[in-house]
Amino acid sequence: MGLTLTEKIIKEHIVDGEMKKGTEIGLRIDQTLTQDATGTMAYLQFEAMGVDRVKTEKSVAYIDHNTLQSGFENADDHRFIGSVAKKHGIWFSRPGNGICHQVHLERFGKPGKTLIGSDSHTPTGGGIGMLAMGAGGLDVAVAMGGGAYYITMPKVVKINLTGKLNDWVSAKDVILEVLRQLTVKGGVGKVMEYTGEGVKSLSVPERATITNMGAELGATTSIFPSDETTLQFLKAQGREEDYVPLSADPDAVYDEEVNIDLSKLVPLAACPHSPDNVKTVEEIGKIKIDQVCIGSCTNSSLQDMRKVAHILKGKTVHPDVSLAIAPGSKQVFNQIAEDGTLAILIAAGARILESACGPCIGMGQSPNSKGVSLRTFNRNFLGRSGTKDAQIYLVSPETAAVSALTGVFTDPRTVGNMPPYVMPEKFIINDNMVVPPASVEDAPNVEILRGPNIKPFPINKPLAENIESAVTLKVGDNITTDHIMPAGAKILPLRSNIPAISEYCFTVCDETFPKRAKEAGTSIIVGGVNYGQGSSREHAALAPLYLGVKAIICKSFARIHRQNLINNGILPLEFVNESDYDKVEQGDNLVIANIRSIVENGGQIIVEDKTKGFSFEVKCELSERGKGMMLAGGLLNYTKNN
Ligand code: MIC
Ligand code: SF4
Repeated sequence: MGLTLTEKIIKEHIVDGEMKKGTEIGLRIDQTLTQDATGTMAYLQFEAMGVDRVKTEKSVAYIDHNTLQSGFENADDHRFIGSVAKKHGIWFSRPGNGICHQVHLERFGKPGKTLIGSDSHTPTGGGIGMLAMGAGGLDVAVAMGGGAYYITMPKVVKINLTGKLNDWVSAKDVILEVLRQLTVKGGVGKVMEYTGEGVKSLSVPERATITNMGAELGATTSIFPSDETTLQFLKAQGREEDYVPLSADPDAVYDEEVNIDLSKLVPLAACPHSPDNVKTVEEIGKIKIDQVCIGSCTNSSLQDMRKVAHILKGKTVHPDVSLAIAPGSKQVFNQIAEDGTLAILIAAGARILESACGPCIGMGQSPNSKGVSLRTFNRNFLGRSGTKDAQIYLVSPETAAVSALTGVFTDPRTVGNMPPYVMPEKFIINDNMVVPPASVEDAPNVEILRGPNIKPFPINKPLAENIESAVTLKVGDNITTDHIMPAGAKILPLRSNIPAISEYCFTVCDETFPKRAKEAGTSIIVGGVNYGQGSSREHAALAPLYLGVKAIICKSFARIHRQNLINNGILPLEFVNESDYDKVEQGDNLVIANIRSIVENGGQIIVEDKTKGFSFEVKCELSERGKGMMLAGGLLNYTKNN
């Protein structure tokens, strides 16, 4: 029986467990990446592990999220990460060099390798044929130290692409179509593997747009084969030697299949406030818009910038629209500066931003109140833009650019013929903003620069025998990490300071939560399906831990967040009967007896609702390693004990 591409890469990297679907496997990790908003914690955790030098083939620390520097905090974090990187064998991509995923694709990603990153959009690397996964900071720290990365052996979904995209319909519309069909929980436990003749017509950056936003499906990752197109891209990056051809065996067996005829796709948009709330641009109609933002790790390649420039050339942004554009990397920025693309964007009235995440994570460019903003990004969760009542739509660069001119939601197919995009034979290659690590001899002399905002992170205690606690918060379905631990310009600078950042925990849902949780001392949170979807931010576990949260009881969890809870010793419990969710109310006092023994030895977990006078069953499926972590009070304790 043939293997899928996913299985082939897993087979090459498996160090623990067997390739049996649904069971836990440990993978050797070739490359890691971190960004600054999760990186400070990851490196504090790496330091706590006491490993001198990373054991990976390549580890890169990027600065791209917290670049606003409206106080000393961000700059201090940058210096801290830069110094840790230098000391411990990590390459350091300085602020200004670009968004981690875009730069990694251009300069470091290699087909067939495994990559984990402390950012949920790490699957961008799947565009170049890597098995690239988002993970918690602690998982990345462990991988840097040479430890395996554990996942559930995924199901593999074949996404069979046929036909070719029509003019002005683009890769973004492909992934929006997949999201429309499968929803934000459709990818849980699965890898999306793209195959079929339609693959050939997609460039590497287009493939990366698709694998990037595959994160919104809740998927373990997404991957494209490595073919002639990959080779051309690597050649143009001066990295021909990194090429290996890779594809699934012709007789590979997939768990599911989705067929997409590219020629049938039309421009799509994800409507507020979820990436799977997808409609056609035509269907949405000519809504008046206030803002357009083009960029982010999803759509900021040279190809994207050139298409946008073609649309904007010789025209002016609509008087009621503010247009912001952030090229994804220094390479893209440099290239558009040299070839005249940038001049076109500036002349049209675009506000050019630095190569960073920027508005995607609420770092500036928040829309006006009740503003309608069209963004080429990947997430439109409530409040993420920094304006709570804004309406954020996720669209392709083509739809964004055309609409910026008309001032209303506009189908880009009205623009006329699309010029072909010809990838340069050689991109501008200049890695002068990537600082290499110190040599083994020099490393001991590198001083770690720690600013006053960097506070120690909380470490849990071993699991108690019984948990007795009130439900301090009850939330609904699809709660995102942006609900649990919001980002934005005000809060992101506190990423290295858990006591300070926890003051904002869950404030999107309930402003009083941090205060109430602290008063209660211990807490249980009740949630619906797909709890913790979205980002990989470990802060969505660390802040609750700091506030005394002992367990989350919900209908189901998102993958990375569940792992972050286990890594930090917070119990992830799931209702056995979903109807019990309706019976438990905020304020109820719950008792979970003998939980330590049950985690250790197995058995039914019964939760007693003392307030309502009834009991219900929950489950907590853990691997042996997961049990060890839960009992020890998290991964760090577990690693120390072992
Ligand atoms: C995001 O897109 O939500 C982020 C910001 O990149 C996060 C990481 C973070 O919160 O620091 C992610 O995707 O993991
Ligand atoms: Fe940055 Fe946005 Fe991409 Fe997250 S999704 S890595 S915030 S650009």
